[in-house]
Amino acid sequence: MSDCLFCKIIARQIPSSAVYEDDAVYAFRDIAPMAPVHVLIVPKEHIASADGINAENSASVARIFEVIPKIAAAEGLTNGYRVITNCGEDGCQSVKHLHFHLLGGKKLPETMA
Ligand code: DGP
Repeated sequence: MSDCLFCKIIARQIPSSAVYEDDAVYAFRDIAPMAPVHVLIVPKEHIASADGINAENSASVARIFEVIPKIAAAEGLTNGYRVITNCGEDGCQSVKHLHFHLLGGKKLPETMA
């Protein structure tokens, strides 16, 4: 999508700090990290949010979850980590391109809401 921030990042129209890339997935460092390791993992195809996952596009989501352990290992997250996705208004999703936050490198707070 031409007006999507993360599509522009994937297309290298906007710079980012790359962590991982393959034909279906791009991962890059969050611009405002909330933990020592804060990586955003996105499908290259535009999916607006978790609410837009369906039988036609779920393969790229499955790929994301295949690569998360590889990224976590490469980032040294040997003691665990958190993966979250914010969806829609109540989920406080600010960028409307599906993305998973990989957070770690410290003991994270237990509370989620
Ligand atoms: P969410 O609130 O779940 O939609 O998370 C969006 C995240 O995207 C947020 O943690 C900050 C990050 N972000 C926003 N703009 C940019 C950007 O231009 N570059 C990078 N690397 N991250 C961004």
